[in-house]
Amino acid sequence: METSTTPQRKTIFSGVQPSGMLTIGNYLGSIKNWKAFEETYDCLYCVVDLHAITVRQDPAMLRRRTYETLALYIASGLDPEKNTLFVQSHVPAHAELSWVLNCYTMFGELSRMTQFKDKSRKYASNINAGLFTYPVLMASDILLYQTDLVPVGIDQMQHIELSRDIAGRFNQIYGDTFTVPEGFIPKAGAKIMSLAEPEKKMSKSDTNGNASVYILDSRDDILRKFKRAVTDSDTVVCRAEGKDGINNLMTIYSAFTGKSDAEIEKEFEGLGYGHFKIAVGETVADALAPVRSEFDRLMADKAYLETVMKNGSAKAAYLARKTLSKVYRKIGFTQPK
Ligand code: ATP
Ligand code: LTN
Repeated sequence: METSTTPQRKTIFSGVQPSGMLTIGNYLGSIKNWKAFEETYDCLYCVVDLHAITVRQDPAMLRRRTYETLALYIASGLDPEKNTLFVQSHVPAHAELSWVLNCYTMFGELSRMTQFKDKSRKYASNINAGLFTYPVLMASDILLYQTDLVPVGIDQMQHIELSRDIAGRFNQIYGDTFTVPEGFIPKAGAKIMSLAEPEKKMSKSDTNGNASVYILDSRDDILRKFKRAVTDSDTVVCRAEGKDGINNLMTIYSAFTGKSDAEIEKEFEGLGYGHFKIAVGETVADALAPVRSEFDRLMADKAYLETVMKNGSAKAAYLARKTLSKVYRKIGFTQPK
């Protein structure tokens, strides 16, 4: 009889904080790319609510945004049967491993994290210890599942590097315990910039309503925001240094259509910025329309979302427990049978 060995499937882990309405930056930098992995990898996608409280959250809003973020995962095409979709606080092992890994992470390493520095500036009256140790919790998320690949936007690469360092350090002391993960950055869309200040990253917590396009914005809002997008005084649609606004619009257009820069430049040759902005707005609105309608349908069915959460966290908790026991054993914690 012929025997075939199936190579072990690799594991993917990623997450988004339920800290606001998701932007097209979140969509293009992360969740839109996740579906491509579902047939060939074991994928876990988490709504990282523990991370979200490093910034003060209104409880009712946090609760609602947790459902919304999960609904957006599904509305973006992720099949809950093929992917493990869950909420971070439903799996206690994340917080447990995080404490352990805190003891294997250096103060100096955390002090160098640019997200910590940025957020300390932005939330100067609430520079709490959680904001500082945020990357250790993120490393725990990843390492708990023996993750091979972490698809994220470019802003998270420093955190992934730190996760690799923590895993390597732990493995060196105790022998092979964690898979050392790698980041996976999308070709187009790894860093979408603000429409109002194109030298700044588009962020879901930006207070300027014209800066960010949200996945759930109405068609009219999307068109209006793109029409108002800040550009430069040139008129030619082409990618060039100093044309931050146009470069960003080209990136967005390319990420939604798959067209190359050369194709885009050709398509809009002789046409002004106004024409290009309308085309980008319409493309984005068309692409997001099915996501929005699926989102509405899912949000009307809380019971279904709760079933997905429960099934997802049961699967995740089983896997997480295996790694956590291994860690506890290696460290020397007692584990009576
Ligand atoms: P906040 O404004 O609350 O800090 P955020 O918009 O930066 O949030 P996160 O929840 O921190 O979003 O990020 C979720 C995912 O989206 C991460 O993979 C991150 O790299 C990606 N991401 C966030 N903003 C962008 C962006 N402007 N372009 C591309 N990817 C992004
Ligand atoms: N820090 C990430 C969110 C996040 C994450 C993760 C991403 C928390 N844990 C694990 C990938 C893997 C952010 O986007 N700000």
